[in-house]
Amino acid sequence: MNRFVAVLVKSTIGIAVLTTLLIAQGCSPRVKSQEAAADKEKLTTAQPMGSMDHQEHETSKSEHQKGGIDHSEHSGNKVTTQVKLTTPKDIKPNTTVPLVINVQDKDGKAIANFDTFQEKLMHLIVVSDDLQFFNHIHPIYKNNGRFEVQANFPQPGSYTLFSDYKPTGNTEQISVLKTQLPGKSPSTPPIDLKLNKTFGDIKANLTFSQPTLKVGEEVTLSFDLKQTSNNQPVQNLQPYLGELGHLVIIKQSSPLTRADYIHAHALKNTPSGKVNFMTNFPTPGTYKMWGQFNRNGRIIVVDFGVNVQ
Ligand SMILES: [Cu+2]
Repeated sequence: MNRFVAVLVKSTIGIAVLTTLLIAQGCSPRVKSQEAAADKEKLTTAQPMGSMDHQEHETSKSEHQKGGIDHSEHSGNKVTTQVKLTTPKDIKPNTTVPLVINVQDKDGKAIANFDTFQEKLMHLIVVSDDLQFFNHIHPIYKNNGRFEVQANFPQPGSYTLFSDYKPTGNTEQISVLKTQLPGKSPSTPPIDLKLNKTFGDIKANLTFSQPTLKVGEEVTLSFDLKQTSNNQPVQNLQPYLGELGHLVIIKQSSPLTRADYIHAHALKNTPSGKVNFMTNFPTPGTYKMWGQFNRNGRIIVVDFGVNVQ
């Protein structure tokens, strides 16, 4: 009898824990222009970009547990973090849902202090696993390792969230989280490799410093932005999160891991309408990139696909 009760209690706990976990599968299209709403929180005091090189994070490819747990390990100042994502149980497409992200040390103890970098305490890049959907949002710190943010997922399917944060006194960390929307995801269109595209009233052209993109070579990616109305360079770009632009690059890959994620920094002093980023592709494949620029307070997102040999 006692044993029966014990078993019952145990299985109840099992169910409770499971509800915070997430399941995974297929995916879906749509590039969404910047989630302005989620970004509306006032910019906190600007901090200069650290000398932090995001590229150092691409070196280790690690397995990720389902259920949104990722273990980040970095050389340098060592803190091993695990990050847990909690979402509502059944997320419906195109519905705003609350996400909770808990950052803990390896023993499960909350990490309490974080440094601001690029004007935020956490940057969260959300992509559909087919790289058709992209969003860049900023979870709000609630204390005790807990971050909260509202998010919106456009279609059924699998999503990967790259969470970028810096525990005080440690190097910047990128943790990979997964979630999934039940239902059948539409078939994935191939990644568009056109280098001339129109986004609303902006014509964007991407050029490279090299004739072809090769693994391990430093390359400058140049975004040329013109107004569709008069074909003149876009004049009024303002800093976005402390820089002329931000570029997230993700390699098409299944499953997506931290090694597939690159955040490139804009170079300074470019002519108007031009924003340059320097980067280095670690492995051959097809990459998708999203450049984000601030035009009079409106964030524009410009995406391209490239092949790297
Ligand atoms: Cu950010």
